[in-house]
Amino acid sequence: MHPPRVILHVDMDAFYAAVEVRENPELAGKPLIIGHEGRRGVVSTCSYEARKFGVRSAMPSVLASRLCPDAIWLPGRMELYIAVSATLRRMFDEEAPVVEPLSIDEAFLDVTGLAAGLAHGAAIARVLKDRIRNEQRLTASVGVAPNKFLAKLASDLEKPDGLCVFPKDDVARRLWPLPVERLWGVGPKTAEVLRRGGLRSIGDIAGVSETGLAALVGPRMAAHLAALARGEDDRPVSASRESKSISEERTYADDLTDAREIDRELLARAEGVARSLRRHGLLARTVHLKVRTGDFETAMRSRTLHEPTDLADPISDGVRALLRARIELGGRGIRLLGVGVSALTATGSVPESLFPDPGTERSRKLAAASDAVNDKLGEDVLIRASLLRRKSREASSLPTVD
Ligand code: TTP
Ligand code: MG
Repeated sequence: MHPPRVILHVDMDAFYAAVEVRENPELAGKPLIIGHEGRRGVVSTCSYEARKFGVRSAMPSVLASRLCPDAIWLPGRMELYIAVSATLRRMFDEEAPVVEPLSIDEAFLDVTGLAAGLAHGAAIARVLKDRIRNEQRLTASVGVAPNKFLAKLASDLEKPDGLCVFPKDDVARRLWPLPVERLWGVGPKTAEVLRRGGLRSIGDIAGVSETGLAALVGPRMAAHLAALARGEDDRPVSASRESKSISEERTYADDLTDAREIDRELLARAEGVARSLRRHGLLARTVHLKVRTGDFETAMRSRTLHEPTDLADPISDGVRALLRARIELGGRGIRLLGVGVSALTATGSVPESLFPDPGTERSRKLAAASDAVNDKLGEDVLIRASLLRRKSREASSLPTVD
């Protein structure tokens, strides 16, 4: 079962046009069109002032000129927009644990691990909008909802400069009156098929039996559309491949040779990584091991875990297995050990097991208790007994208790 998620969809307002206005404030408040004015040109986007005249993205420039003869035209500067987009992306990464960029000016943010509910999600959205305004002098519209479909829909409902919270309870009132085209995956063709079947609004789809819907669009599409019309969408927010990783490594003054000591060091690094995951509300699916031997040869190995985790034991088990099976030490000592994780997802976006393993449950409770104490005291006062036993052979930040 999924615990309720908190998803943000951020979409910049009139993005290319807004960047141009920022660069040249004289353009503020005027109808501005980004695109080539010529006979074969099309509109990339336009300011909200130009939209009052009916100008829209992808419209032939000839038509746009006719609708809004007094508009100012600019050809657009892609490199500039890409640079602004990258800056915004870094800001999103700072504010949310999992960020899935969708296009140059929009992204999904999963803040389930940080926010207790949609109201808290809205507070995060407010912080983000303030940062965008203060640091970039641009405005964004943000949708806050329990899934991607509703969040994306919501970001569009109060544009520009909007902040729209869309709880499941609003589905009948705010989703059902909208046309079927607003459903994810419904293009002009499917919309036409649905219309011929008498289904024009999303409410019409919610009201028809799934068998009736399947007769029109086939069983797979019917199941998909019926779920969306109920406001349901299970797609996870998935960060792009090059996205974040968390790691900890340590170099030793004397090479490590003792197997038990190496195990304890791996566990200590795994503890640090796991704590960092929990602090950021993340789960990791891939573990990484980095080993540098006394003769300065460095090896890196990775493996995928059976299920995503934020606990030290599975991470430590994973890297120990990598060390045993995939690293050839050949009698050499270890100068550096690093433990890392990647393939991160937000806590809460992964279904919880129906029958949780009692051992895992115990570890989770223990971890939560130790996190609470550590957060309060601001230092690592609680460490496992197996770490306490290790000889302190390097300047460690972990205090040992005898
Ligand atoms: P959008 O987010 O679709 O549009 P927008 O940001 O300009 O306006 P809105 O306030 O409605 O979100 O697209 C982002 C940018 O992508 C847009 O500024 C220009 C570019 N773009 C095109 O070049 N051609 C197109 O057809 C569309 C839709 C967008
Ligand atoms: Mg936009």
